[in-house]
Amino acid sequence: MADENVKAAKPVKAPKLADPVKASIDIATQEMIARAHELGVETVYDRAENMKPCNIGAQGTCCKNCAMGPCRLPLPKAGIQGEDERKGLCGATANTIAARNFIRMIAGGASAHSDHGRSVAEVFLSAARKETDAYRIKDTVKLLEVAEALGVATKVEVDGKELDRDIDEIAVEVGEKAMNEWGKPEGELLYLKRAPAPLYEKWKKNGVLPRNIDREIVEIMHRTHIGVDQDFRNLMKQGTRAAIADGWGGSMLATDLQDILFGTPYPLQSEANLGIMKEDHVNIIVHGHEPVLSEMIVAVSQKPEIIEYAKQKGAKGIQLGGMCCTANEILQRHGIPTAGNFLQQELAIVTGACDAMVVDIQCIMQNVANVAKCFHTKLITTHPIAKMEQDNVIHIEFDEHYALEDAEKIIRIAIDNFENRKAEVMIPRHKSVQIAGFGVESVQYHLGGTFRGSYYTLNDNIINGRIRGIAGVVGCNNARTRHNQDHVTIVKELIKNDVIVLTTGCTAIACATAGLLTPESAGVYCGPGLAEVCETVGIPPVLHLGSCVDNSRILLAATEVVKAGGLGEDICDVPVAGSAPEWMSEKAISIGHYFVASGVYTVFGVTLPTSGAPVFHDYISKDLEKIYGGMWDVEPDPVKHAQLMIAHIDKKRKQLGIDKARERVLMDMADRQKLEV
Ligand code: BF8
Repeated sequence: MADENVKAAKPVKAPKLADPVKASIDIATQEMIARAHELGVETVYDRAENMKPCNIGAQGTCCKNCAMGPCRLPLPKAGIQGEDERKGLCGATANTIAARNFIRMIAGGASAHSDHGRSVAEVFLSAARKETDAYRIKDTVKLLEVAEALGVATKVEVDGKELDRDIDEIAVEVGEKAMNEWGKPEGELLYLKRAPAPLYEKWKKNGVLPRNIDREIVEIMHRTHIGVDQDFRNLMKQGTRAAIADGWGGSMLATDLQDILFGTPYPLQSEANLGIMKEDHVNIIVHGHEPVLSEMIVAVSQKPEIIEYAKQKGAKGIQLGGMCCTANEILQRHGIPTAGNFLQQELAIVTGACDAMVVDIQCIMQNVANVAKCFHTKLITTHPIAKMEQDNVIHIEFDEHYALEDAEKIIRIAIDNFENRKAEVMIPRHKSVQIAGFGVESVQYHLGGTFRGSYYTLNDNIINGRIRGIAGVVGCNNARTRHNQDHVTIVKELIKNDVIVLTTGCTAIACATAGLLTPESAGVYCGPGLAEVCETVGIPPVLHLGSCVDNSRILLAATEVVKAGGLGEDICDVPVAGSAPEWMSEKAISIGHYFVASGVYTVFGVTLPTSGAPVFHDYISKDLEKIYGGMWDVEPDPVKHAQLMIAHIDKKRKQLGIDKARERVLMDMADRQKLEV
């Protein structure tokens, strides 16, 4: 007989499933979310339906830096009336807590980029010393440029004559000097002098010149320990030092050394979206960030004997596809197609056609291991600092001294797995053409020309108003907002208003899948001025500059604009704005802050973890402009977000006295249109 005291068990609610159409604007993604539901596979989109973010954490006012807490200081619903008396147990104010959390995010982001840079520098040095056969110095022109920036002599005097120094010797010294930037005991980062002189002076005056990369990150951890720095302005000063050490240090070194080792990108054509996977090929998805591994996978996958091996196993060949920033790295140098961005990683496995997913570091969701369990996919981790606890994950530690052997081992695992595919293969058909591989050098070539060899033509078109300004739109996907919608809406709004867009990271992939990375898109989406420039020089209105460490290319491109003249003396004078529409990672905060500290007005979408501390928020969104010329802003609505950027660009045009030129150009266009009617 049933015990009357035992209450009837509550029925367990089934978890909610994401609505595919509400979850993404991309049809391939929608199809794969629906497919995951059919197969009973849970993805990030479903988890976002069932777990709400912590409101206090989202406001930036939860302090868990000691065991007396976590101390939670939510903003009262009615806002702050009178004095803000909120305090943690130690007395830390909401501003201190939000600033501590914010700069710890900078530390996380700066360390991720910079540690990636360090790994590349180690491989670079070992290639320069000829300790490995797999890597060689590829771009000697860039090597000489970087040597100059690092103060490495490129000439030698022999018998009173100045001669070119041995290139191998230069490479070794560049590698050693680069490695030194992470931990040198005194001085300042050598690359800081690449910034426009007024910007460098501003950093110097404000005491934020980074000493070395590691030290600035360590000092953040010290200052944010309980009972150390308790002034949000002073905390942000250290955040600024570390962010500059990322943008003008770790990230810039990563980009430069990668270009020297693997080649400086030049524009090329490829494709993007899950539809690049092929049912009759061995599909290998390469996911993560460091090209040190993916370059070898690309090289080995093209070897005739490996292709032959795939054919023996019944496949027609090998299809590589990139995911996240690894996608951008192997796209910009080899034209390898892009399978997707951050929120598409689980879905590549849901196709049932992913024979192996090879990952290294950063932005790899642990759930890819759970999704892989539902299919035949081999998930292979390769980096000693990034393993997974699930027992279906294979770890093959990648050693650059045996790079080709390791890459071959991984590819053979994928090929051997081809015959284990089950019936449930379903690859969406959708993919788009993309032109990628832009950089400081190619923008100079396309918009400056070989004769001028500068950014003169770009500047000229900004001054005459055909191009209203420049926007850097970068960053992640975030499951709290519709996949790719904000990226694409903001970028379309900008180019419609004649703002040329430089993009990297997952934004670049979103733009590629939406068809914005082709010269033809200029005629469809751009305002008349930008369309005219793009059509004349044959470039897309949205230029793909690579991965997230390649945001350093945007800093150098902005510096070239300043150098070419006519648009002020410093980056903060140029009609330029930054944006991260769907950001989610700590790296995005570090990037955002080095944009701000370099003089760029930078708008983030979704949310910013500062809303619980209004005084601190005002400091970074208003007061910083007086110090560095750039400042933060947040706007989740994509159209308003773009309009804020355009308003800032117009403000800069007015300050430069070139606002009238644009009115005239637009008047001419309107007049012309009237005549045509
Ligand atoms: O470094 S944009 S989701 S993949 S963090 Fe990650 Fe964000 Fe994508 Fe590359 Ni950048």
